[in-house]
Amino acid sequence: MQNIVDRLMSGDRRALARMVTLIENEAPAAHHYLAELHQHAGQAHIVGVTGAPGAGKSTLVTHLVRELRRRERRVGVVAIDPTSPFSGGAILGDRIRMMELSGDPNVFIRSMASRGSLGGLAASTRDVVRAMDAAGFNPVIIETVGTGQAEVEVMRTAQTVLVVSAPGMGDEVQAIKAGILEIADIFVVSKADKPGADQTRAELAMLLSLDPNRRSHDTSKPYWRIPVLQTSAIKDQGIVEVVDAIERHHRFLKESGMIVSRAQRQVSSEVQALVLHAVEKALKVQVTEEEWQHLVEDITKRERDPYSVAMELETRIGLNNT
Ligand SMILES: Nc1nc2c(ncn2[C@@H]2O[C@H](COP(=O)(O)OP(=O)(O)O)[C@@H](O)[C@H]2O)c(=O)[nH]1
Ligand SMILES: [Mg+2]
Repeated sequence: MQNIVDRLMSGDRRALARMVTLIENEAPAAHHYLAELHQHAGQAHIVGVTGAPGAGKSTLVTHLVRELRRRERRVGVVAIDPTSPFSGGAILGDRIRMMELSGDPNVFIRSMASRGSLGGLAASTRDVVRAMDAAGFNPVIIETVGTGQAEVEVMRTAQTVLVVSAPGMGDEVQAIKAGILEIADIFVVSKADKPGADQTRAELAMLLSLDPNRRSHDTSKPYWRIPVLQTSAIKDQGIVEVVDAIERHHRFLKESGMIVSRAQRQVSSEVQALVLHAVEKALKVQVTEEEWQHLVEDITKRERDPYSVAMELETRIGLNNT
């Protein structure tokens, strides 16, 4: 029998599904397999879709997938949603289309519950994307719900980030607070069939024009002008333009060399996170909850100091061994 890595790479969907489960369960074997998959990944364009709950992200993703299928792409989707398995509130027509999509062998959709730590979610998303990428899906779309710090963290995995706002929801303000605007490459105003869509678009365009970094850019360098696009799922409008913009941004990243610098930043923070995670785990193994509590009390009572305690623990987990 072939191993899971070979089966996954030869297009076996069950092997890919199994890998995703291993990643989600943080099975120790997952990293072993992912290490092998790493050299085969790196082909996929990773596209993030974020925005407030109800903004129309899942609906948009469904339409994007259909358009990408028309362009004969094999598409992976990772949906991170605590409440619904991908299309909770979607209109009936969309749910039917969604089912259509999941029967397509060239579409792989997986939803993940957003549990675990902030960093943990970003790490497992990155791993799932890596597995889909190695399995030949390109692009891989990540959908996150909400506009908090966890979403920003997850979106750093993406190369192209779409921020979706619906008219009249005041999403822009929330997005600014969470720092989502800073990571946006393309804005999408969804539900353009509703009143207020033009105003929302104007507001976003205005926010962009106020950003000093965007006004005084160095004209000799390649520059990405963030588009503000409108879509209507009901009228099936604007989808082609969004897919065009996604592909144009990918070309921009490649031609400007930014795809490499972004990848390096990603890898750098990934390795750091892995090492920190290992240290945390080692500490939990070495020090019981009870001992930890005692140490904390001793330090608080000034019977011991934080530096020597830290030093002692570092030695116990194998640091300081020079
Ligand atoms: N009128 C209109 N409603 C939409 C459109 N896109 C999504 N919706 C509705 O908005 C609600 C939330 O959509 P959903 O895709 O689940 O949003 P998400 O929470 O951001 O994933 C659902 O009831 C959709 O049917 C659109 O283009 N026009
Ligand atoms: Mg959704």
